[in-house]
Amino acid sequence: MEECIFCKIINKDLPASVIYEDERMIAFDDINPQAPVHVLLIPKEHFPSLNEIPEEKKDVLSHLLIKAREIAQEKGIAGRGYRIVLNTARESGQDVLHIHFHLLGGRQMTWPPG
Ligand code: DGP
Repeated sequence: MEECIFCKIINKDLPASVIYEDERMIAFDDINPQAPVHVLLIPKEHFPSLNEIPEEKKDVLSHLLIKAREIAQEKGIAGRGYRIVLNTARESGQDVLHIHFHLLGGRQMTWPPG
C-alpha cells in the first residue's frame, strides 16, 4: 500500500523510533504519545483494520499481543498495569487504516474511555 503511512514506516520510507522488528511485525513509539509508554504494534502485511483480518491470518493478532506483553515487561509496566487498544473503523476513532495495537502505560488509566 504505497500511500499507507505505516507501510512507509515498515519500508523505512518514513522514520520511526523502532522498538522491535521481526519478519512479521514492527513496534515503534507513537508520534503523539498519550501516556509515558505509548507503543504501536503493527503487522507487516497490510490489513486496514480488524474487520479485514481473515480467519486464516488470526495468528497475526496473537503474535502482536504476545509481543505487546513482552514490551510491557521490558518497559517495567507489566506489574503496574497497561492498556492495549485496537481502534476499529470510524466510530472508534481509527485514523490510520493499517491495523495497529496501541500499548499504553506508565500512568493511571481512566474508564470509560473517551
Ligand atoms: P488510531 O487513531 O487508532 O488510528 O491511531 C493512530 C496513531 O498513529 C496515533 O496515535 C498517532 C500515530 N501516528 C500517526 N502517524 C504517525 C507517524 O507517522 N509516526 C508514528 N510514529 N505514529 C504515527
